[in-house]
Amino acid sequence: MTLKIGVIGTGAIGQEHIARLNGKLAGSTVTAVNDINPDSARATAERYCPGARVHETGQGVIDDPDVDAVVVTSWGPSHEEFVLASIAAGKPVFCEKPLATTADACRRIVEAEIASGRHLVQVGFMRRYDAGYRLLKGVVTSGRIGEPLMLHSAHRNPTVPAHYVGDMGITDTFIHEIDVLRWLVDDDYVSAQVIQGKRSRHAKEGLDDPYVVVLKTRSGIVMDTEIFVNCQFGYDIQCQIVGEDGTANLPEPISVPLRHQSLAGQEIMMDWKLRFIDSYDVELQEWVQATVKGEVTGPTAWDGYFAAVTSDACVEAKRTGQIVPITTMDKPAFYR
Ligand code: NAI
Ligand code: NAD
Ligand code: ISE
Repeated sequence: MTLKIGVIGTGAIGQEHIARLNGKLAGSTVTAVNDINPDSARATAERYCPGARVHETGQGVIDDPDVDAVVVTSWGPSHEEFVLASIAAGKPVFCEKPLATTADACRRIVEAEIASGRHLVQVGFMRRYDAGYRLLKGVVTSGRIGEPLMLHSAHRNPTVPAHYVGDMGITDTFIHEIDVLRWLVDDDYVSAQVIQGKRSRHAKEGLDDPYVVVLKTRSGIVMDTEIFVNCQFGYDIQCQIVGEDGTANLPEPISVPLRHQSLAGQEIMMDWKLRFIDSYDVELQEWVQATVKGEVTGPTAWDGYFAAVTSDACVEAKRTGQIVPITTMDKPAFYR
């Protein structure tokens, strides 16, 4: 069976995912699209999925009888509306991170999914599908470095677009670490602290950059992450786990070591689209296969909710300079 997919949001990642789902991956086709900017929707359909219907609204995509499942790649603040509408229509929905921009909104999604009685929602936390992170998790679970005690990571973007404002360093960028670090060590967070760095002259007005977020887990692991979204030199993702008996690092992406013009080194990628290109493919291929079977095998609405509670605590910690506790509702049996 070929899964017929409707995509809402035809910006940067929407176009990437449409190209994947309509040609690169097996078992899926894109039959409908929408964007709040109709010119973007029309141009994307023409280029990546000719023949797909271009709807005037996201709701139109969800209601289209020729759409079996929905992919939401619009801006974060619009996610809640489209995910809730997909659940109401009984259609499986893959939503790019963040599931929604506040914990309350994610909670409404969790409650709606439980009330529907069906597992319908998957969140686009694709790092769980990345070969490097999977190898790192394998080392942790093998016990080779003993119990994880501390973790150091960094999320660096060369620059960010004009619409990247406010606390997006947490809600849009650090949200990847919030999900993947907890998955790596199979633990949950209990507190968050944010320490501002000296401000980069490349940071535009109103944006704090860089800073360090410190999360503490239930078992006591301390995790520090540098968020630096105007680092200029590359899209650089680092992660090191310090265990009782050794350390383990996230592998660097493959690149040819060069010796050239009196320098020895390796290229650093500049673009997130390329850094995690394989993980997006694996993530969406597995989502298509599971959706056809009526299953959700990836990050759930609960993971989206947990990430949003943590992200809210980090925003509060950044605002106040205090250590902020992280408390969630009890995990519903539906997600266990
Ligand atoms: P973008 O700004 O390039 O594209 C967003 C698109 O959504 C725009 O075309 C915009 O017109 C459209 N849009 C916004 N509100 C809408 C609405 N109410 N109805 C219909 N269309 C609407 O943004 P980008 O970078 O593609 O990000 C989109 C989402 O994907 C975000 O949630 C972002 O966090 C996520 N993302 C995830 C990445 C990952 O690595 N998993 C990487 C980049 C983005
Ligand atoms: P983008 O700005 O390039 O694209 C967003 C698109 O959504 C725009 O075309 C915009 O017009 C459209 N849009 C906004 N509101 C809409 C609405 N209400 N209805 C329909 N369309 C609407 O942004 P992006 O970089 O593609 O990011 C989109 C989403 O993907 C964000 O949630 C972002 O966090 C996520 N994202 C995830 C990753 C990842 O690595 N998983 C990477 C980039 C972006
Ligand atoms: C973007 O939305 C992503 O998800 C990228 O992976 C991240 O590095 C970037 O900071 C976000 O804006």
